[in-house]
Amino acid sequence: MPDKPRLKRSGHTPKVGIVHLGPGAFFRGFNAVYTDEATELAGGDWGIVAVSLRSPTARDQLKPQGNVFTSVTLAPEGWEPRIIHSIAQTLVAPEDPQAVVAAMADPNIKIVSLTITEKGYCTQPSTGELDLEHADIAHDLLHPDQPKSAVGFIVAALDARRTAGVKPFTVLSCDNLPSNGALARAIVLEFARQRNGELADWIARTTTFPATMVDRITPATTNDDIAKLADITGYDDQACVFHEGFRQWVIEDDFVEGRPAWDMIGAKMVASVAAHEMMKLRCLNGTHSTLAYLGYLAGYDTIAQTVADPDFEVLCNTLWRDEIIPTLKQPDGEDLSAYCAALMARYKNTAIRHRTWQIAMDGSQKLPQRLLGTIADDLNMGCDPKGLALAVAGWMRYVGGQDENGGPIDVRDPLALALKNASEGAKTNADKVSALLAFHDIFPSTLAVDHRFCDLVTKAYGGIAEGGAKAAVRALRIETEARAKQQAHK
Ligand code: CS2
Repeated sequence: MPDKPRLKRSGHTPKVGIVHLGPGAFFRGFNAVYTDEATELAGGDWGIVAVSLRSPTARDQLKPQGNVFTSVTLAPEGWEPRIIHSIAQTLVAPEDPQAVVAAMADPNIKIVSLTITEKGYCTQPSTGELDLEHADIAHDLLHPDQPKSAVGFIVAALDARRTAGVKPFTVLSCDNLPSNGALARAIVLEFARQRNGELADWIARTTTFPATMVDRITPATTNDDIAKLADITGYDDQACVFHEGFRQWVIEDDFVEGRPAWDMIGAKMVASVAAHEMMKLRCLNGTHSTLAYLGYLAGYDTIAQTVADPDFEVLCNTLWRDEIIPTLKQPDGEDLSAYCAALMARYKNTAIRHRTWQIAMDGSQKLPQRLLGTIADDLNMGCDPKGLALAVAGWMRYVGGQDENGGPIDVRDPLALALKNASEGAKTNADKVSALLAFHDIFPSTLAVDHRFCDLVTKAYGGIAEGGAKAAVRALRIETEARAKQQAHK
C-alpha cells in the first residue's frame, strides 16, 4: 500500500441520472470518462450509480475516496492522469439487492448501462438466447424481488417503474457482443415474459435498447500501477485505471429520455452500429483472442510481447487481409485496411501491459462472435480459414489446462471444468478436437460437423501439440508465403 494520503473528492457530487452495472476497469476508463467530459462541457444531471453484481472490490476501492478516481492515459509522451468525478455512488448488489432495484426505479434515472461481460447476459453463446436453466436466471424467476442477474435487476426495476407510473429507462449495453442492443432487448423481454406477459408488452412498447460499439484497451490495474501513480501524483488511488489514448464509441441514438452530450466529445451517434460492431469484434477482438491463446502457449505474457514476435505480427496481418476483412462490410467513415494497420500499432504499444492470460478468460463466451462467425462466412465463400482454425486449436490446447512446459494453466471460464474433462477424457488429438467441437453451447451445429473446419482445426491442433504454438504460427507463415509466391508466378 503506498505511503500517501488517499485521493478524496473535492467539490460536489453530481446528481444521478445513470445506473451502471459492472464497474470494472473498462467502465472506469471509458463510460465514466466520457460522461465526466460530457457533463463538464455541456452540463446535465448524469451522475452514475455504479453497481457491482458480484464482488465488493470496486465499491471498496471507490467509496473511501468519495467515488472519484484517476483515469491515466498511457500516451507515448508519458502518463496523462485525469480525475474522474462522474460516479456519484457505489452499491454492491448481493449485499442489498432491493437497494439496487430501488436505485434503478428512481425516476431520476434515465439510463441503465451495462459492462457485465459476455457471461453476464446468461445466454447460450452459440445462439444468443437467454438460458432459462442458468442458475442465476432460475433463481431470479423464483425470487424476482431478490435478483442476482443483470436481467433480473433490469426487469425488477422496470416492473417497479411501471407500477409507480414512471417512464422506463434506456438500457444501454456496452459489451463486446454482436447486436448488443437487440440481444439485451431479447433477454429482457424473454425474462419479463416468463414473469408477466403484460409487463413484457409494456417494456417492448416503451423501453429502448440502443446498440453500441465500444473500444478502448484497458488492462486490469496492478498494485505496481497504483504505487507508480502514487509516486507521481502524491496520493493513493486504489481505484485508478490505465488505458490507451485511443477510444471509439458508436451509439444508436435512440434514448427514452435523453443522454449526456457524449457526441460533443467524440462519440459517434448513428442509426445502426451493425457494421462498426462487426468490424471491431472480428478485427480487434478476433485477433486479440488469437494472440491471447497462441501467445500464452508460446510463453508471451502480454499482447505487445506477442506481436513483437514477427511471426505473430504476420499471423495477425494475414488474418485481417485473407480471412477477416473479406467477410466485412466497410462501415461509413472507416477504411478497413487502415483500421487494421492502426490496430497493429495499438497492439505494439509497450506502455500497455495487456496480459494474454486476461484476454484468454471466458473463451467459451467469446469464441462465437470473435472467431466462429468469421470462420462460417469464410467457409461459405469457399475460403480456407487456416489462421482462424489455428486460433481455435490454440484455444483448445489452452482449455486443456496444461502449458507447453507441462505446468498448469489457470483457465478462467464458466465451462473450464467441463472443457478440461472433455479434453483429458479423449486420447488422440483428433478425439480431443471432436470432444471440444461437441460443445453445442459454443459451436453452432452446422460448423461442428463441417468437415473442412474439423480437418483444419485437427491439423492445426496436431501442429501445436507436436512442436508448440510458436512453431505452428511460424509454419503457417511459411506456408502462406510459399502460396503467395506461387500465385505471383502464375
Ligand atoms: C479484450 C477486450 O479482454 C478481452 O477479451 O479483447 O477487452 C478488448 O481489450 C476491448 O474490447 C478493446 O476495446
